[in-house]
Amino acid sequence: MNESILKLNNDLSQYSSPVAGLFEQPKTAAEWEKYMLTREQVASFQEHGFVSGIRILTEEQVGLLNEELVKLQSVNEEEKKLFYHYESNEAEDPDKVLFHAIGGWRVTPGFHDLIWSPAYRMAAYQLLGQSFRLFHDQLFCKPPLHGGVVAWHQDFSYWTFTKPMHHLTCWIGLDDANTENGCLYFLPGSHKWGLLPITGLTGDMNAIKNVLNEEQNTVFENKVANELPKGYASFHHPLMIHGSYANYSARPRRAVVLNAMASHTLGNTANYERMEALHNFPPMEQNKVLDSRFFPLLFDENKELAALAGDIPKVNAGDLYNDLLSS
Ligand SMILES: O=C(O)CCC(=O)C(=O)O
Repeated sequence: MNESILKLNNDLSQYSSPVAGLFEQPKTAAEWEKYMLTREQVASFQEHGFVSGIRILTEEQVGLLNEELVKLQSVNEEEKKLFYHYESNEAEDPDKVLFHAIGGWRVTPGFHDLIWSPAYRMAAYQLLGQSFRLFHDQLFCKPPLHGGVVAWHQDFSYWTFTKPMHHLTCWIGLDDANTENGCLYFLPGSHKWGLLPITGLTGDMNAIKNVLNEEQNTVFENKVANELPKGYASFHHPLMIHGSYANYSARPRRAVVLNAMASHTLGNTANYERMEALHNFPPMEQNKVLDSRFFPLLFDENKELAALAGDIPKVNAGDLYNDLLSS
């Protein structure tokens, strides 16, 4: 890592390409192909709404991001302004910090460059089926023996200030995650249930059950624990119902989440009812493509595909995004 870059404390969103050389970028078709999801993985995502077990980071890269995470958990007031959301219990011991933040990519070079990691970009392209941008990143840290939950929810319930729905979430573990330390859970197939109202992210894990019908409530018996080693990722659909239980273990459970959107995504803020939640977000005008420097283009089909030979397995985006929203 370049020391002079590490000292940068200005807004890294001004750099619309990697700054730290953390990830070697593929140049040839063969270099891209090693990151490609198989046809079966893509079909499984289309059917179940998630795909898991995809390696994004080496152990060394995880270590570097965890070092940066400690810095992000103790930023000064000036740096805090770069975040779209910042919530911390401010515990002095880094292992005890309960933390949720949006916008870390603007603050440290490793998290900035993570959004260009080739394994992430290739899989996200296949699962969105087209060129895409960063929507935002998120950090979720649950300290040991912490009772907090992330209640069952759909991501797009919180994102209706953008349109159309053509978004994707990638969850990357910065610790080994399992049922003891609060791993994510999915309800397979729930991405086909249409858009549900917001029922809250904290407090009652099961609040969403009040807006589901009897049959849908039975699917909770089939919930899937997304256990993953650190550095590995899962991807889920914007309507997938997911959540995480408390961390009962003596280990932390840290994760970084990358939220992407199709390159043509528009602002839909005119009649948005929760504008106060967006006060620190970048400007997003009604019906205008979100193409400012805060939403960098991460995969440009026209540019990258020249390096990619042959047929790339991709989702059927029409069925998976537009049609499912109206179901
Ligand atoms: O990491 C967690 O516990 C929650 C993550 C989440 O809700 C998400 O990735 O959308």
